[in-house]
Amino acid sequence: MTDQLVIARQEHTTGVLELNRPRALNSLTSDMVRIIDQHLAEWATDPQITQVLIYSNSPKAFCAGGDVRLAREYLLAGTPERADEFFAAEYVMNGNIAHFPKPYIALIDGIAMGGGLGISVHGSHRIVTENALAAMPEMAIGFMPDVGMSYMMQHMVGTYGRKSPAVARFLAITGYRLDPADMLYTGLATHYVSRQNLDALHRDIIEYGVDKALATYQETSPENPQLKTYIDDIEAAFGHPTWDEIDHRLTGELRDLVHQHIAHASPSAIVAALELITAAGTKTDIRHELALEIPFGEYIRRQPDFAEGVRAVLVDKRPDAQFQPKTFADVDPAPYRKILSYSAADGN
Ligand code: QUE
Repeated sequence: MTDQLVIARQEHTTGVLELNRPRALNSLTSDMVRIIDQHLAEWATDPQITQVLIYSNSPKAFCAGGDVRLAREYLLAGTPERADEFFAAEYVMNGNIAHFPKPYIALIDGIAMGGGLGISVHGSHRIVTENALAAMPEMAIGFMPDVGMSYMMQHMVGTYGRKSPAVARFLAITGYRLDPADMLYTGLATHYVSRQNLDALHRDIIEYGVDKALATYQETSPENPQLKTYIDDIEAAFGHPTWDEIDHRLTGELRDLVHQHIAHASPSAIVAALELITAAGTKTDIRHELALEIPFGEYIRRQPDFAEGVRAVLVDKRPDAQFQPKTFADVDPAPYRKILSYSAADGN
């Protein structure tokens, strides 16, 4: 084995990226982002390369996100700019994946959260197995739905058949865990393959290309998406842009589900996420939205909820974060709006 955290190699005409940090559920470091982005830059113009395949060698996780534990350590050590450099490089990489000129194929056979969606959803093919699970869980750590997901979640179509800012708000605010059927329904995933065929699919992608491999192994997803049962209520409540408007319209089962999910969330993070999604909705190129995330993230990581949320969820692993302010009524959206409108001034 190698100690490279991402093993990059060429197999036939495929550029292969193997995520190899299983003990941290492949959470991304600066080195991993650099390796991925450098190879994508080479492979984009290399005439020998026809497609890129990214997968994890861990049976548990595709990728759990950015290494936010390390980001908190940089903040506590008084070197927040080291965290800023990581996130800025990550968001540039996300834009490069979105604009990659060849098929970019992610095999998602485990957890994909936050930054893990950022290295898959922007590609052309997101192939899931019954083992896939996706979420944007940042509200629990006082952060934001980053890596371009505030844009993607409201531009994807999926088997639902339409773009939905309401679904984007619902997923970002609740951190709802999508199963494979939910992923296909929303458009996070594009194809379903059963796990027993994954090795054969992988081999055929390299041998015959992604279209031929999928023609052999693609199946229809086995279950009805759970999200579909709530979709009308989600559209009715989360079709509105602010938390007050949303919360007033929540009723019945969906209200219970949402309130359960946000019980340990940062109220500031929820307000910030809704503002970011509104700003992202006005963008026509994901790179313009990713550019907003750089100053927005720099601001949010310097607020106390981020270090406190990461401490509770990832360091102490207890749901005891003391967020401030504690209530939505005490969160002022003005600083978020100011950053988003300043940052929007030089691009659309
Ligand atoms: C929100 C997040 C992350 C998270 C949990 C959240 C995240 C992340 C991880 C994570 C999980 C397991 C690990 C690890 C990191 O969890 O970004 O190193 O072993 O990377 O609620 O954004």
